[in-house]
Amino acid sequence: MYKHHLQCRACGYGSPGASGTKSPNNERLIPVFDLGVQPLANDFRNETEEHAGHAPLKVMFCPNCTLAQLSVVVRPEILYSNYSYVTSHGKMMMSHLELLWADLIQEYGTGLPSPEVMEIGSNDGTFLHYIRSTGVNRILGIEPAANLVIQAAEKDIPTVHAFFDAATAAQQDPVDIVIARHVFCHMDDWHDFIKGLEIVGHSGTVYAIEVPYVLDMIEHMSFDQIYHEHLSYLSVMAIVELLNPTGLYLDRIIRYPIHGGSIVLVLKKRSGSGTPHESVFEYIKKEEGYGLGTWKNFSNNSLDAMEKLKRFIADAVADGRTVVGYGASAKSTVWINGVGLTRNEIRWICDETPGKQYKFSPGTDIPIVDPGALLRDRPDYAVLFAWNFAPEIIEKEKLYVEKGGKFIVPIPALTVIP
Ligand code: JHZ
Ligand code: ZN
Repeated sequence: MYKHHLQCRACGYGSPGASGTKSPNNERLIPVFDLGVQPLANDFRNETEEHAGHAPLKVMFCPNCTLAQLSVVVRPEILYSNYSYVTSHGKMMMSHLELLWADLIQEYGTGLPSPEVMEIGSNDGTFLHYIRSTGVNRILGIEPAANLVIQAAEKDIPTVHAFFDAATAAQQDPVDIVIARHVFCHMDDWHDFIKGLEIVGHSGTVYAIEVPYVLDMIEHMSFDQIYHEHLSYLSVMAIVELLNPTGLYLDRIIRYPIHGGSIVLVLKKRSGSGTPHESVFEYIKKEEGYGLGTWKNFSNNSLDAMEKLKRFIADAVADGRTVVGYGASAKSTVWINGVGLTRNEIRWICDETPGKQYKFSPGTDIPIVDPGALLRDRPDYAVLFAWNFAPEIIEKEKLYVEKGGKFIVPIPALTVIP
């Protein structure tokens, strides 16, 4: 199900492992955060289906390039062949996609002919569908999940059913804009991925790689983004180190609030004419002082945050109150298994995604139900496990709040709304 990961995927630091010769100074990645053994965050199953299993969830830090990375790699076919996360069609996500597209068109050069666009990890085709609605007709998705490829086909979005790597890239024609949202940190072999990017581009191609930014994750106390899909927690120093020996360079960094703080790494070919934008240097400066100490504090604070939620729920249940979850996000799995919550504490979690409903939260007996349950059952508290969409969800569920329901936002500090 998984293999050990011993060498930094950005800079190569670390011992080659049990089967190889020892590196001269016995260099090893340093463990900085341990969440024990956990189920896979998106492994939603009903009672007739088998779960994939559990794997260690431990973060290792590279003292050479500052890349934080998991100690194991779960086989990608297990994680992504059938994928339950579907891109939100809500207001916050759609306005993010619109803004991102406007910025990319600007980067590509307004006035140039309509670009040819490839999206890696195109999910159900939501973004490409939007891009096509702006008049851009040459679009192509690359997506490994069979269920999502079918959903994209229903929207008439041309999609190659494959993982993106150099071999897949070699079968495509070069494109002008390549987008990869929240897939780069899910990849184990970055060298092969970068080779693939080089293959699908020409000297003027703009690459947009959207990732969660490690310092935003730490600042927002969002340890719930640590799960088996997220193999790396990216710093700008690590990406610069990775790109050094390649034909691509980091041209610009654009920050967006989506998913609790994400950055888009705009990459370009060295064979083009550009030089890095000042944002790259600003980020590198921001990372001075980022290191083992940062992770030690983050790890301690995260354990505190889990303890706080545990105590809040235990007290509420002891007082005869009912508690549920809102949003069966991958993040919810981290909370539930990290804290050790069961159906005794969280009665159900509601989620709008049909593919998650009437299944169990991974690793537990907590059922996933439709959001209508909030008004049907009127629980006292709903823990907002999709805290990144808080304004949208609280607005959508204002009737629940008017009738006395309360949302619990677990991070950056536990807050009860209203
Ligand atoms: P959401 C996913 O993480 C998985 P998750 C992935 N690994 C990744 O990297 C990040 O995204 C970026 C539901 N919902 O988007 C939908 C409602 O029910 O925070 C989702 O199941 N009603 C690719 O899973 C969940 O909440 C609503 O109104 O942590 C949110 O999950 C809205 C807005 C969402 O990502
Ligand atoms: Zn490294």
